Amino acid sequence: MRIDILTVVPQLLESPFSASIMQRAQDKGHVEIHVHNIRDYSTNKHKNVDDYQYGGGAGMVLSIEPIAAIVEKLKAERTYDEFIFMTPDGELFEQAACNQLSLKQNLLILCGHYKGVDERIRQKYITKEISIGSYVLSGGELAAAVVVDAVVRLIPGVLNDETSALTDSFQDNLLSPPVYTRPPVFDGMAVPEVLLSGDFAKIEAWREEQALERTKQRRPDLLK
Ligand code: 6GU
Repeated sequence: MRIDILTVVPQLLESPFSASIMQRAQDKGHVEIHVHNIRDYSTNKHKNVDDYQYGGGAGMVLSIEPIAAIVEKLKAERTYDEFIFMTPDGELFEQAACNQLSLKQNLLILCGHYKGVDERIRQKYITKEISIGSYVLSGGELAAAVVVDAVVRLIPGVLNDETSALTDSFQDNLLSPPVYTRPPVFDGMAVPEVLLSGDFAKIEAWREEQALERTKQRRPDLLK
């Protein structure tokens, strides 16, 4: 997979992909992530990327031209399966969309900033608009990092244990059961005995029951 991300704050997208599973996925050749600074495509002598909004009102709007310039360049180089705009008024990001995106070859992601982006960019280019939750972030960058992380870990071969993405919370609409490691007793709290029993059928049944219980308690909406 190849992912191109367009932003006016590329620094925000450095560390999320430079460690752990995301770095390993790139090292192993499962994904290429390219972050582009929209400002590099400004033809204006002050390198401006935003402007006042028509009609007045507080907040700047990302201009069409620099974004169109980089989009046209990238689209001439390859075909993108989706061009995603990160915005609080997008579709709420859930595991199902995440699974679908993990099957794509080329993704292009535009991070919103300031008051947003000129509506005509959305009309002309964008194929999918994503929000990661009902709250407002300063920009789309952290949300883009969330989406990329959630998608890339699903690419076959990225996780060591091939089954572990399938047993994630949400893949079966259930939250994960509790997990334990050593020591067997901490501050008087013992690890559930079944986990020490060596009886894998019993352990699996216990995990399913715990997952169901946790989901009923915390996210009953998932069970509907
Ligand atoms: Cl994608 N962008 C911004 N700026 N805020 C958000 C968001 C995205 N998703 C939730 N809040």
